[in-house]
Amino acid sequence: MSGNIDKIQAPLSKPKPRVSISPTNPRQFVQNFSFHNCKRGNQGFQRLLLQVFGYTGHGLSSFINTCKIVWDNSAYNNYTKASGSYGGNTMDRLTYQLTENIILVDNRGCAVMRSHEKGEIFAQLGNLLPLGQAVQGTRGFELLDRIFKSEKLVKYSDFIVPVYVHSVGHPIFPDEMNELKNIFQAAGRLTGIYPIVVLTHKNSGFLTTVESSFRDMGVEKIFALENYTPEDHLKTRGRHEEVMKFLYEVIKNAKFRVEHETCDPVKHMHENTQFVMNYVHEREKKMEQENLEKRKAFERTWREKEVKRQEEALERERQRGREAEEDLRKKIEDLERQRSADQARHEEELKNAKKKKKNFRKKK
Ligand SMILES: Nc1nc2c(ncn2[C@@H]2O[C@H](COP(=O)(O)OP(=O)(O)O)[C@@H](O)[C@H]2O)c(=O)[nH]1
Ligand SMILES: [Mg+2]
Repeated sequence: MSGNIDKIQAPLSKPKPRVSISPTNPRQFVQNFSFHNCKRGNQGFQRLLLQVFGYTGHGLSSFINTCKIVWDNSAYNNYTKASGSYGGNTMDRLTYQLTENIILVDNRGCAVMRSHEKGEIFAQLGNLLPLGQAVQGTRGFELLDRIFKSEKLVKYSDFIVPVYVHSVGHPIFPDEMNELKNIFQAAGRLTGIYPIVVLTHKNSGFLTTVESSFRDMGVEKIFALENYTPEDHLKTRGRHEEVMKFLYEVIKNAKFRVEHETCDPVKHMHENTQFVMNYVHEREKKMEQENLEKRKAFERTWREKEVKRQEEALERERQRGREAEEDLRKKIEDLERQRSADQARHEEELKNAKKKKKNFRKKK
Protein backbone atom coordinates (compact mmCIF):
# COMPACT_ATOMS: atom_id res chain seq x y z
CA MET A 1 0.00 0.00 0.00
CA SER A 2 1.45 3.36 -0.87
CA GLY A 3 0.39 6.96 -0.80
CA ASN A 4 -0.40 9.66 1.62
CA ILE A 5 -1.50 7.65 4.58
CA ASP A 6 -0.28 10.38 6.89
CA LYS A 7 -3.51 12.27 6.42
CA ILE A 8 -5.48 9.32 7.75
CA GLN A 9 -5.48 9.38 11.51
CA ALA A 10 -3.59 6.32 12.71
CA PRO A 11 -5.89 4.13 14.77
CA LEU A 12 -5.02 4.08 18.41
CA SER A 13 -3.44 0.70 18.63
CA LYS A 14 -4.67 -1.35 21.51
CA PRO A 15 -2.10 -2.67 23.92
CA LYS A 16 -1.11 -6.12 22.81
CA PRO A 17 -0.08 -8.99 25.01
CA ARG A 18 3.61 -8.83 25.81
CA VAL A 19 5.60 -11.28 23.69
CA SER A 20 8.88 -12.81 24.61
CA ILE A 21 11.66 -10.77 23.02
CA SER A 22 13.55 -13.48 21.35
CA PRO A 23 15.97 -13.13 18.46
CA THR A 24 14.84 -16.57 17.33
CA ASN A 25 11.39 -15.19 16.64
CA PRO A 26 11.96 -11.81 14.98
CA ARG A 27 8.79 -11.94 12.87
CA GLN A 28 6.56 -12.21 15.89
CA PHE A 29 8.58 -9.50 17.64
CA VAL A 30 8.11 -7.13 14.69
CA GLN A 31 4.47 -8.07 14.14
CA ASN A 32 3.55 -7.44 17.76
CA PHE A 33 5.54 -4.28 18.19
CA SER A 34 3.59 -1.42 19.64
CA PHE A 35 4.82 1.51 21.73
CA HIS A 36 2.03 0.65 24.18
CA ASN A 37 3.90 -2.52 25.05
CA CYS A 38 7.08 -0.70 26.05
CA LYS A 39 8.01 -0.87 29.72
CA ARG A 40 7.30 2.82 30.40
CA GLY A 41 4.23 2.88 28.13
CA ASN A 42 4.09 4.62 24.77
CA GLN A 43 5.33 8.01 26.10
CA GLY A 44 3.19 9.69 23.44
CA PHE A 45 4.33 7.65 20.45
CA GLN A 46 2.06 5.73 18.07
CA ARG A 47 3.71 4.94 14.77
CA LEU A 48 7.26 3.89 14.02
CA LEU A 49 8.49 5.48 10.78
CA LEU A 50 11.57 4.08 9.12
CA GLN A 51 12.84 7.12 7.23
CA VAL A 52 15.08 5.92 4.42
CA PHE A 53 17.64 8.46 3.19
CA GLY A 54 20.80 8.49 1.07
CA TYR A 55 22.01 9.17 -2.43
CA THR A 56 19.67 8.74 -5.40
CA GLY A 57 20.22 5.53 -7.32
CA HIS A 58 21.71 3.63 -4.37
CA GLY A 59 18.61 1.45 -4.04
CA LEU A 60 16.48 3.32 -1.47
CA SER A 61 13.18 2.47 -3.17
CA SER A 62 14.32 -1.07 -3.99
CA PHE A 63 15.17 -1.63 -0.34
CA ILE A 64 11.62 -0.69 0.64
CA ASN A 65 10.37 -3.12 -2.02
CA THR A 66 12.64 -5.78 -0.56
CA CYS A 67 11.32 -5.19 2.97
CA LYS A 68 7.73 -5.37 1.73
CA ILE A 69 8.34 -8.54 -0.30
CA VAL A 70 10.05 -10.25 2.62
CA TRP A 71 7.48 -9.12 5.16
CA ASP A 72 4.46 -10.02 2.99
CA ASN A 73 6.28 -13.13 1.72
CA SER A 74 4.95 -12.11 -1.68
CA ALA A 75 6.11 -12.44 -5.26
CA TYR A 76 8.22 -9.62 -6.67
CA ASN A 77 6.32 -6.35 -6.80
CA ASN A 78 7.70 -2.93 -7.56
CA TYR A 79 5.64 -1.18 -4.84
CA THR A 80 7.81 1.93 -4.87
CA LYS A 81 8.25 2.18 -8.67
CA ALA A 82 12.01 1.84 -8.20
CA SER A 83 13.50 2.98 -11.46
CA GLY A 84 16.10 1.50 -13.78
CA SER A 85 17.21 4.94 -14.86
CA TYR A 86 19.94 6.50 -12.77
CA GLY A 87 18.44 9.09 -10.53
CA GLY A 88 15.51 6.94 -9.51
CA ASN A 89 11.86 7.64 -9.81
CA THR A 90 10.83 8.76 -6.34
CA MET A 91 9.74 12.40 -6.30
CA ASP A 92 7.50 12.42 -3.26
CA ARG A 93 8.05 11.32 0.29
CA LEU A 94 5.78 8.28 0.16
CA THR A 95 4.77 5.85 2.85
CA TYR A 96 4.45 2.06 2.76
CA GLN A 97 2.75 0.29 5.61
CA LEU A 98 4.52 -2.76 7.00
CA THR A 99 2.53 -3.61 10.11
CA GLU A 100 -0.22 -1.77 11.94
CA ASN A 101 2.41 0.37 13.68
CA ILE A 102 5.41 0.29 11.37
CA ILE A 103 5.69 2.39 8.23
CA LEU A 104 8.49 2.63 5.68
CA VAL A 105 9.07 6.11 4.25
CA ASP A 106 10.69 6.50 0.84
CA ASN A 107 12.47 9.61 -0.22
CA ARG A 108 13.78 10.92 -3.51
CA GLY A 109 17.36 10.65 -2.26
CA CYS A 110 19.98 13.26 -3.00
CA ALA A 111 22.20 13.57 -6.07
CA VAL A 112 24.63 15.47 -3.84
CA MET A 113 24.52 16.19 -0.14
CA ARG A 114 25.25 19.85 0.06
CA SER A 115 23.87 22.24 2.61
CA HIS A 116 20.41 22.55 0.99
CA GLU A 117 19.88 18.81 0.70
CA LYS A 118 21.09 18.42 4.29
CA GLY A 119 18.53 20.97 5.50
CA GLU A 120 15.77 18.94 3.84
CA ILE A 121 17.06 15.66 5.36
CA PHE A 122 17.27 17.20 8.83
CA ALA A 123 13.71 18.53 8.55
CA GLN A 124 12.46 15.09 7.52
CA LEU A 125 14.36 13.25 10.25
CA GLY A 126 13.22 15.83 12.78
CA ASN A 127 9.62 14.97 11.81
CA LEU A 128 9.05 18.58 10.77
CA LEU A 129 7.67 17.99 7.27
CA PRO A 130 4.52 16.06 6.42
CA LEU A 131 4.55 12.71 4.66
CA GLY A 132 3.12 12.24 1.20
CA GLN A 133 4.41 15.53 -0.18
CA ALA A 134 6.93 16.35 -2.89
CA VAL A 135 10.52 16.52 -1.74
CA GLN A 136 11.84 19.96 -2.58
CA GLY A 137 15.34 21.32 -2.74
CA THR A 138 14.55 24.68 -1.16
CA ARG A 139 16.83 27.70 -1.18
CA GLY A 140 17.37 30.36 1.43
CA PHE A 141 14.86 30.44 4.27
CA GLU A 142 12.06 28.72 2.29
CA LEU A 143 12.58 25.51 4.27
CA LEU A 144 11.64 27.32 7.48
CA ASP A 145 8.43 28.58 5.83
CA ARG A 146 7.56 25.03 4.85
CA ILE A 147 8.27 23.80 8.38
CA PHE A 148 6.04 26.47 9.92
CA LYS A 149 3.26 25.75 7.42
CA SER A 150 3.52 22.02 8.23
CA GLU A 151 3.07 22.45 11.96
CA LYS A 152 -0.51 21.20 11.93
CA LEU A 153 0.15 18.40 9.45
CA VAL A 154 2.95 16.56 11.23
CA LYS A 155 2.26 14.18 14.06
CA TYR A 156 4.15 14.49 17.32
CA SER A 157 3.35 10.85 17.91
CA ASP A 158 5.49 9.60 14.99
CA PHE A 159 8.77 8.08 16.09
CA ILE A 160 11.41 8.28 13.37
CA VAL A 161 14.26 5.83 12.88
CA PRO A 162 16.93 7.00 10.41
CA VAL A 163 17.93 4.34 7.87
CA TYR A 164 20.81 5.27 5.60
CA VAL A 165 20.99 3.24 2.35
CA HIS A 166 24.30 3.07 0.48
CA SER A 167 25.45 0.99 -2.48
CA VAL A 168 28.79 -0.77 -1.94
CA GLY A 169 29.59 0.08 -5.56
CA HIS A 170 30.52 3.53 -4.23
CA PRO A 171 33.50 3.59 -1.87
CA ILE A 172 33.53 6.54 0.51
CA PHE A 173 36.33 9.10 0.24
CA PRO A 174 37.81 10.75 3.38
CA ASP A 175 36.20 14.19 2.90
CA GLU A 176 32.86 12.51 2.15
CA MET A 177 33.29 10.50 5.35
CA ASN A 178 33.55 13.64 7.51
CA GLU A 179 30.51 15.06 5.80
CA LEU A 180 28.48 11.86 6.33
CA LYS A 181 29.61 11.58 9.94
CA ASN A 182 28.30 15.10 10.59
CA ILE A 183 24.98 14.18 8.96
CA PHE A 184 24.77 10.99 11.06
CA GLN A 185 25.50 12.88 14.25
CA ALA A 186 22.76 15.38 13.40
CA ALA A 187 20.42 12.49 12.53
CA GLY A 188 21.18 10.93 15.93
CA ARG A 189 20.39 14.17 17.67
CA LEU A 190 17.16 14.74 15.73
CA THR A 191 15.77 11.24 16.12
CA GLY A 192 17.48 10.01 19.28
CA ILE A 193 18.85 7.08 17.26
CA TYR A 194 22.17 6.91 15.42
CA PRO A 195 21.44 5.89 11.80
CA ILE A 196 21.20 2.23 10.91
CA VAL A 197 23.03 1.53 7.65
CA VAL A 198 21.84 -0.75 4.84
CA LEU A 199 24.41 -1.63 2.19
CA THR A 200 22.90 -2.54 -1.17
CA HIS A 201 24.46 -4.10 -4.31
CA LYS A 202 26.26 -6.35 -1.84
CA ASN A 203 27.90 -8.50 -4.52
CA SER A 204 29.04 -5.78 -6.86
CA GLY A 205 31.48 -3.60 -4.99
CA PHE A 206 33.74 -3.09 -2.03
CA LEU A 207 31.68 -4.58 0.79
CA THR A 208 34.39 -4.81 3.47
CA THR A 209 35.92 -1.41 2.65
CA VAL A 210 32.57 0.37 2.66
CA GLU A 211 31.45 -1.46 5.78
CA SER A 212 34.60 -0.48 7.67
CA SER A 213 34.15 3.17 6.56
CA PHE A 214 30.73 3.16 8.20
CA ARG A 215 32.12 1.50 11.33
CA ASP A 216 34.74 4.27 11.48
CA MET A 217 31.89 6.77 11.39
CA GLY A 218 30.49 5.23 14.55
CA VAL A 219 27.69 3.21 12.94
CA GLU A 220 26.82 0.23 15.13
CA LYS A 221 24.27 -1.58 13.02
CA ILE A 222 25.07 -2.38 9.40
CA PHE A 223 23.12 -4.73 7.15
CA ALA A 224 24.15 -5.81 3.67
CA LEU A 225 22.07 -7.37 0.92
CA GLU A 226 21.23 -7.55 -2.76
CA ASN A 227 17.84 -5.92 -3.13
CA TYR A 228 15.07 -7.69 -4.96
CA THR A 229 14.94 -6.12 -8.40
CA PRO A 230 13.02 -6.91 -11.62
CA GLU A 231 16.14 -8.70 -12.87
CA ASP A 232 16.91 -10.59 -9.67
CA HIS A 233 14.01 -11.66 -7.51
CA LEU A 234 14.72 -15.28 -6.81
CA LYS A 235 13.69 -15.70 -3.19
CA THR A 236 16.75 -16.43 -1.09
CA ARG A 237 17.04 -17.26 2.57
CA GLY A 238 19.96 -14.86 2.99
CA ARG A 239 17.91 -11.84 1.96
CA HIS A 240 14.91 -12.86 4.03
CA GLU A 241 17.02 -13.34 7.12
CA GLU A 242 18.90 -10.05 6.60
CA VAL A 243 15.64 -8.09 6.26
CA MET A 244 14.14 -9.74 9.33
CA LYS A 245 17.32 -9.04 11.32
CA PHE A 246 17.17 -5.44 10.12
CA LEU A 247 13.54 -4.96 11.19
CA TYR A 248 14.23 -6.65 14.51
CA GLU A 249 17.19 -4.34 15.21
CA VAL A 250 15.27 -1.22 14.19
CA ILE A 251 12.56 -2.04 16.68
CA LYS A 252 15.01 -2.98 19.40
CA ASN A 253 16.62 0.44 18.97
CA ALA A 254 13.31 2.28 19.16
CA LYS A 255 12.23 0.21 22.16
CA PHE A 256 15.55 0.82 23.89
CA ARG A 257 15.10 4.56 23.60
CA VAL A 258 11.50 4.60 24.77
CA GLU A 259 12.26 2.24 27.65
CA HIS A 260 15.47 3.90 28.83
CA GLU A 261 14.67 7.58 28.45
CA THR A 262 11.94 9.92 29.48
CA CYS A 263 10.53 11.15 26.16
CA ASP A 264 8.51 14.23 25.49
CA PRO A 265 7.59 14.18 21.78
CA VAL A 266 6.22 17.74 21.79
CA LYS A 267 9.33 19.18 23.45
CA HIS A 268 11.51 17.07 21.20
CA MET A 269 9.81 18.47 18.10
CA HIS A 270 10.34 22.03 19.34
CA GLU A 271 14.01 21.22 19.92
CA ASN A 272 14.22 19.80 16.41
CA THR A 273 12.63 22.94 14.95
CA GLN A 274 15.21 24.99 16.85
CA PHE A 275 18.00 22.75 15.55
CA VAL A 276 16.91 23.09 11.90
CA MET A 277 16.32 26.82 12.32
CA ASN A 278 19.87 27.26 13.66
CA TYR A 279 21.20 25.10 10.87
CA VAL A 280 19.44 27.17 8.19
CA HIS A 281 20.55 30.47 9.79
CA GLU A 282 24.16 29.32 10.07
CA ARG A 283 24.05 27.96 6.52
CA GLU A 284 22.67 31.21 5.11
CA LYS A 285 25.17 33.28 7.13
CA LYS A 286 27.99 31.11 5.83
CA MET A 287 26.69 31.38 2.28
CA GLU A 288 26.39 35.14 2.58
CA GLN A 289 29.97 35.25 3.87
CA GLU A 290 31.10 32.99 1.02
CA ASN A 291 29.27 35.17 -1.51
CA LEU A 292 30.88 38.27 -0.02
CA GLU A 293 34.30 36.63 -0.21
CA LYS A 294 33.61 35.51 -3.78
CA ARG A 295 32.61 39.08 -4.65
CA LYS A 296 35.70 40.49 -2.98
CA ALA A 297 37.89 37.96 -4.81
CA PHE A 298 36.14 38.87 -8.06
CA GLU A 299 36.69 42.59 -7.45
CA ARG A 300 40.33 41.95 -6.53
CA THR A 301 40.86 39.97 -9.74
CA TRP A 302 39.05 42.64 -11.72
CA ARG A 303 41.20 45.40 -10.17
CA GLU A 304 44.39 43.43 -10.83
CA LYS A 305 43.32 42.89 -14.43
CA GLU A 306 42.48 46.60 -14.77
CA VAL A 307 45.87 47.66 -13.38
CA LYS A 308 47.53 45.18 -15.73
CA ARG A 309 45.47 46.47 -18.64
CA GLN A 310 46.44 50.08 -17.83
CA GLU A 311 50.11 49.12 -17.43
CA GLU A 312 50.02 47.36 -20.77
CA ALA A 313 48.37 50.41 -22.41
CA LEU A 314 51.05 52.63 -20.84
CA GLU A 315 53.76 50.27 -22.01
CA ARG A 316 52.28 50.29 -25.53
CA GLU A 317 52.28 54.12 -25.38
CA ARG A 318 55.90 54.12 -24.21
CA GLN A 319 56.79 51.69 -26.96
CA ARG A 320 55.13 53.93 -29.52
CA GLY A 321 57.15 56.90 -28.09
CA ARG A 322 60.37 54.87 -28.30
CA GLU A 323 59.55 53.89 -31.87
CA ALA A 324 58.82 57.53 -32.80
CA GLU A 325 62.15 58.58 -31.20
CA GLU A 326 63.95 55.85 -33.10
CA ASP A 327 62.24 57.01 -36.28
CA LEU A 328 63.31 60.59 -35.66
CA ARG A 329 66.85 59.52 -34.86
CA LYS A 330 67.00 57.55 -38.11
CA LYS A 331 65.60 60.52 -40.05
CA ILE A 332 68.21 62.86 -38.46
CA GLU A 333 70.94 60.34 -39.31
CA ASP A 334 69.64 60.14 -42.89
CA LEU A 335 69.58 63.92 -43.08
CA GLU A 336 73.06 64.09 -41.61
CA ARG A 337 74.28 61.55 -44.13
CA GLN A 338 72.54 63.44 -46.90
CA ARG A 339 74.07 66.73 -45.73
CA SER A 340 77.59 65.18 -45.55
CA ALA A 341 77.13 63.70 -49.01
CA ASP A 342 75.88 67.04 -50.35
CA GLN A 343 78.80 68.83 -48.73
CA ALA A 344 81.29 66.33 -50.15
CA ARG A 345 79.71 66.67 -53.59
CA HIS A 346 79.72 70.43 -53.26
CA GLU A 347 83.42 70.46 -52.23
CA GLU A 348 84.21 68.14 -55.10
CA GLU A 349 82.38 70.39 -57.51
CA LEU A 350 84.17 73.41 -56.09
CA LYS A 351 87.50 71.66 -56.43
CA ASN A 352 86.73 70.70 -60.01
CA ALA A 353 85.62 74.23 -60.81
CA LYS A 354 88.87 75.64 -59.38
CA LYS A 355 90.86 73.11 -61.38
CA LYS A 356 89.03 74.06 -64.54
CA LYS A 357 89.63 77.77 -63.87
CA LYS A 358 93.32 77.15 -63.27
CA ASN A 359 93.66 75.12 -66.49
CA PHE A 360 91.79 77.80 -68.40
CA ARG A 361 94.19 80.48 -67.13
CA LYS A 362 97.18 78.31 -68.03
CA LYS A 363 95.89 77.93 -71.63
CA LYS A 364 95.55 81.65 -71.95
N1 LIG B 1 22.13 -5.36 -8.55
C1 LIG B 1 21.42 -4.57 -7.75
N2 LIG B 1 20.65 -3.61 -8.30
C2 LIG B 1 19.95 -2.81 -7.46
C3 LIG B 1 20.01 -2.97 -6.06
N3 LIG B 1 19.21 -2.02 -5.50
C4 LIG B 1 18.71 -1.31 -6.52
N4 LIG B 1 19.13 -1.77 -7.69
C5 LIG B 1 18.83 -1.22 -9.02
O1 LIG B 1 19.33 0.13 -9.04
C6 LIG B 1 18.44 1.00 -9.74
C7 LIG B 1 18.01 2.16 -8.84
O2 LIG B 1 17.28 1.65 -7.76
P1 LIG B 1 16.22 2.52 -6.95
O3 LIG B 1 15.75 1.66 -5.84
O4 LIG B 1 15.20 3.15 -7.83
O5 LIG B 1 17.18 3.66 -6.39
P2 LIG B 1 16.82 4.95 -5.50
O6 LIG B 1 16.99 6.13 -6.42
O7 LIG B 1 17.88 4.97 -4.44
O8 LIG B 1 15.46 4.79 -4.97
C8 LIG B 1 17.28 0.11 -10.20
O9 LIG B 1 17.55 -0.30 -11.51
C9 LIG B 1 17.33 -1.09 -9.27
O10 LIG B 1 16.80 -2.27 -9.87
C10 LIG B 1 20.83 -4.01 -5.51
O11 LIG B 1 20.94 -4.22 -4.30
N5 LIG B 1 21.51 -4.78 -6.43
MG1 LIG C 1 13.78 6.06 -5.21
